[in-house]
Amino acid sequence: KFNFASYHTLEEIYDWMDTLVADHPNLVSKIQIGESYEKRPLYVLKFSTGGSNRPAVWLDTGIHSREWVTQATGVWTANKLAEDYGHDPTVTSLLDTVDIFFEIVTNPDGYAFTHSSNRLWRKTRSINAASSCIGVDPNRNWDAGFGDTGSSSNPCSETYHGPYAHSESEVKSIVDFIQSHGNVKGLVSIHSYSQMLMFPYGYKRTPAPDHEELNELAKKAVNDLTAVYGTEYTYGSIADTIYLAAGTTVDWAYENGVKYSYTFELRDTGRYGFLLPSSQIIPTATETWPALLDILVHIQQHP
Ligand code: 0X9
Ligand code: ZN
Repeated sequence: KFNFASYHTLEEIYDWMDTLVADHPNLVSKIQIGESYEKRPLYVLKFSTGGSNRPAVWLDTGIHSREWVTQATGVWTANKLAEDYGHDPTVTSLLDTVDIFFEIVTNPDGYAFTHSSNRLWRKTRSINAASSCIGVDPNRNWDAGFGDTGSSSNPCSETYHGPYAHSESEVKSIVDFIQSHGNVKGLVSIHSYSQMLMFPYGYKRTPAPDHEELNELAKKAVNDLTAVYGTEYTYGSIADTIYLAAGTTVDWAYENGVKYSYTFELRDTGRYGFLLPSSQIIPTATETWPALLDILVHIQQHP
């Protein structure tokens, strides 16, 4: 039986996805949106109870491969959605009107590399034409302030933005999916660590047109997260809360019609950092759940 309290390899997570689909065939299906640089499939779990092109929310974990608590939280959360449908009234009502698309291992090449060679690998594994350094930061590669302050043009940097926007297949596959879907109303991109809940913008200091609404919802979500175990979170725009970061997922989504664009930085604040002990997986996922649900329900109520 799958152990939600431990970290798993790519193969174990991919096998688990098939089990989840088999156990909930009327709710969950698996779609492939593309393939990684090293030709691994990019899988997305689709939660849908029918309809045609219902308002949708995109969730991703693990775009930075070393942030292992995020893929683990993704697995726990996808299981929670599946198990609670038909039992918990909030989840049931949500999935009766909204579709959820969940990419749990968003950077599979990087994730495989964190298991095989370098536990702290962050970027993709693409080869750079002009450098022996490998990989692009997939959270600087999006076409939103691409190449500006808070990203690097040096291929050896951990924040290398890549040769051009959407150069990374792992990023372009999501762009193409969201654009062709056409009805994605929310996006939550989950990172670690720092205990923050943020929203656009990251590439500029100007407040987003929806800053007040996004901020109020973040405040509520953080409140409900903290209520579980007392874990403290900060919240606000990316630029105000963490630092200027150009070319991020949430800025691209926001500028491309996805009004409710959020990004979490899960536990902790640096004691263990990316090497968060597996004993903290379930507590992290458990406290994040009510915050995520606040965002999902708000999207449901503002389609
Ligand atoms: O630098 C980043 O990409 C994010 N921090 S991380 O340690 N996960 O790498 C912060 C950038 C904006 N925030 C998020 N998109 N979470
Ligand atoms: Zn990250």
